[in-house]
Amino acid sequence: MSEQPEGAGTGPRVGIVMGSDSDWPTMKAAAEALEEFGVDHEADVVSAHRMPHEMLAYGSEAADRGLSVIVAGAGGAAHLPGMLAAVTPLPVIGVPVPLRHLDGLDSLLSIVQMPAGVPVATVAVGGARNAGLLAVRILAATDPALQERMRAFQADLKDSAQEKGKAVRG
Ligand code: RP5
Repeated sequence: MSEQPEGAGTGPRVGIVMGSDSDWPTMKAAAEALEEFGVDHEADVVSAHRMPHEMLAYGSEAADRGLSVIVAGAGGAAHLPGMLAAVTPLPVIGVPVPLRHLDGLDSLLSIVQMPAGVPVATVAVGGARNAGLLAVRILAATDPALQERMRAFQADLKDSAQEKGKAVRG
């Protein structure tokens, strides 16, 4: 039997973190997506610049605490997702949070341009819902019940798109 991290299967499976509480209005869409699929998760502020030691501890301990995926959002000089990816073996999904200046392009470029060997799966600017859905898909790869729910979700998406098509066709 393969060795499980302590606490695996009992606590949150996804960690949602962000650089500031001002990111939460964007990031809560990731939490809502996980809730729709019944995936246990946690959310916290873990700033790469204002609390670097705590941020590194979060990333270093995440796998041993039983998390399977980290969703990390930040804006501006958005170093949080990349720094977490540097210290955890878990998949990290980066969410570029748009700020008042530069429309989030700065956040996007800060997150997406990772050096070879340290991947961050970057979603669109403000794309926290897709980050949550991607976390579900990652978990679903080894969770048949969750995969079934994802298939049902995709079928609903198709039905709704077709319904909208009918309205366009008249
Ligand atoms: C980043 O700085 C945070 O992720 C946030 O998007 C941005 C601004 O933070 P606040 O000044 O609003 O706390 O690190």
